[in-house]
Amino acid sequence: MDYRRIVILTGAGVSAESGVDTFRDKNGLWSKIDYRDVATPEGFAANPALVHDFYNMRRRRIAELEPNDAHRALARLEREFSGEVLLVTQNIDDLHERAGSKNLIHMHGEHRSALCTHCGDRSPWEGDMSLETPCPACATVGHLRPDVVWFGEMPYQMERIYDALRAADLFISIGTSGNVYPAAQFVQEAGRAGAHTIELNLEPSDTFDDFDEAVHGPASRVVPSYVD
Ligand code: BJW
Repeated sequence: MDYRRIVILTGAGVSAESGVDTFRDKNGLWSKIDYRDVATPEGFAANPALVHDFYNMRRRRIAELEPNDAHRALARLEREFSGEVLLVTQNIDDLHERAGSKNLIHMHGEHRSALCTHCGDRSPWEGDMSLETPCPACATVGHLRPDVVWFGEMPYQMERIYDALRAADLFISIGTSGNVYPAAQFVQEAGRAGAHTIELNLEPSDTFDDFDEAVHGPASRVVPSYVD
């Protein structure tokens, strides 16, 4: 590859073939449960037990799943590429790191992390969580929540991401519907800065027109064939 600095954005589609639910597909999570109830600060304030149940269920499910060929191809790219590769994922699962990716930002948080709204601590987390769980750092009870970014909240490490997008010469978007901001604007940001932009997705996303190039098909097939 004739590039020096690559930024890759992944979404739920990269983990779909591992068995992780997507959000907006026909049988996606948001067809089964109202996102306002489980993925907003207001939903958590109204019914914390429902929100904890939702994330406990997903945390247990993801623990049983394995990375697929798309995760593995991206880890291989990072290992073997002579330039810089930054992987920015919207996914809260840990399949990229289990496949071997290291230079990775979880912009929407991680299911294996707990956030204390009292002391601000972010701690590694295994197992279930409830309102009765004490914070591992300050030991207060009633303040622990999943360390994930809900609607209306600021995604993590935005400054580092925008710096990398502005310096990138290649931007690859994989398995994301282009529905959720600010991630949906990354293609424009990288394109304005001169990067070549490519979409790898099952079908054309909502931001398809913004890309220079696109390959459509399942991630486990199109990602390895693009990377290798
Ligand atoms: C396959 C496949 C296979 C299937 N192979 N592909 C305008 C500007 C800025 C903000 C806003 C704005 N308008 C509205 C907003 C606010 C809001 C927003 O975007 N709302 C929209 C719905 C309109 N955004 C926010 O509130 C964000 N915060 C924010 O904006 O802060 C202010 C700010 C401004 C400017 C700069 C910086 C900050 C926060 C958004 C938080 C999103 N949270 C969630 C939940 C996280 C925790 C959890 O997982 O439970 O994140 S919602 C959900 O959507 C989750 C995902 O990460 C995210 C994106 O979904 P994704 O990954 O794209 O999945 P799907 O299901 O939508 O798509 C899957 C795709 O894969 C499909 O295309 C399939 O075809 C494909 N696929 N199988 C390849 N095998």
